Amino acid sequence: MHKNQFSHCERILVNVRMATLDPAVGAPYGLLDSHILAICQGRIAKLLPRHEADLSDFDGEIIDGQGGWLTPGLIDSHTHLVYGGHRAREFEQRLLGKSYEEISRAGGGILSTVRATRGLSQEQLVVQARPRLEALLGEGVTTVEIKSGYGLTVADELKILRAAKALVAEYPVRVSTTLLAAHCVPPEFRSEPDRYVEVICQELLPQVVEEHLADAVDVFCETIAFTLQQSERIFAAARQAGLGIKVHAEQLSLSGGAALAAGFGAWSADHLEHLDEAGILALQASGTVATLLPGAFYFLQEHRKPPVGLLRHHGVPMALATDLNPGTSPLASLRLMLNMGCTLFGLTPEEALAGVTRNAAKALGQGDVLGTLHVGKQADLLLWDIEHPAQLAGEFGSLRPRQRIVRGEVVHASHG
Ligand code: DI6
Ligand code: FE
Repeated sequence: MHKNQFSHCERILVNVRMATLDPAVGAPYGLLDSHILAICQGRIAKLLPRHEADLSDFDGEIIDGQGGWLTPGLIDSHTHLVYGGHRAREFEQRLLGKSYEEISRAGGGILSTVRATRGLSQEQLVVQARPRLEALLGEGVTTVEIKSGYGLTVADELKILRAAKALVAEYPVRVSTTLLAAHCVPPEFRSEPDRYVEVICQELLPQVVEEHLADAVDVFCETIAFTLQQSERIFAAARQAGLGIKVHAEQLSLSGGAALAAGFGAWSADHLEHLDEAGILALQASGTVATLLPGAFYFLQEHRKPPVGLLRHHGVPMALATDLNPGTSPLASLRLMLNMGCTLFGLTPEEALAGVTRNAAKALGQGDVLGTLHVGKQADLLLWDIEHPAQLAGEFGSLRPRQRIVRGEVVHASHG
């Protein structure tokens, strides 16, 4: 043992069982027992067997986990949580027999949220989004992705991304922002959607890049939204701009959007209920994450499930996310998605947990720095009073992390 082996460390966690989610550990959940975790400058600096750690002259903080479980912070890698208004009246209409498509054609759907969102200022959007973000944080979310997509003009899409950044700056959480201007063809361009695609690529994207407002670009590639050709133009512009690529694909039909995005090296392809084996092989070849969104499947009472067995068979990493949005998943709970990922889609609790940690990090292009307990990664950690990590997917409503650590700092309850 070396003296001062923790001389630059701020804090050390002891007496915890770790679900590292690191496959290299070679145990279910990446289980490490009888280890300590040291944090230096906000990163995981050491993971050592307890008996190799000499804490006698360590003068930082020692956190006694009292036998609880330590996991990586949870990552919600797909949300649309900045929007105006609500769509509960459409929920009523759907329960009376109207379909999502019928409601959309009658001027409801995404466009009704676009009207509400355009009518709010950046500050008003922050106020409306705050409780949604706080709900996620209280459950242990330490990184959240937020998409634009309810503005559909240059000014309104920029407003949403700025609101997302301003909101998140109030809390101890990391954010990844995504430009989803290609969510729906705006009414102003109904007869010339290609012109709107041009506006996205030539006017909006350069401003987003200039202001560092987005990490990635997403497209809703679907018969009711954007075609493969239009999606391709947007992906090419995104790649040119050095941004990550994500796609909403194969949700309502098989369009080939997932394979197209995979060809551009996409970080993730999301929804995927109608994905076929060719699409799965394309995701496998590019290392693209398949992000499953059980909240939207549940809320729309869909029947067709994503091909989880085949994704598993071909080794495609699967993430789970809330898709938090007013129309198809007004469900601000990532823990609920862990449960639904298992009950509705057939994931194991271990796959579900990997889907909101290790694979969610990859879905944000951050697999090297987030998502597992691994030396060198960022110290975003949760301490849980549980006896087994399967409880995180198997139980709902009564469990909250006892302690949250973000960027190596302990989060106090009053800070979200
Ligand atoms: N797929 C969805 O499920 C949501 N967006 C998308 O591309 C729907 C969003 C909404 O209805 O407001
Ligand atoms: Fe979505």
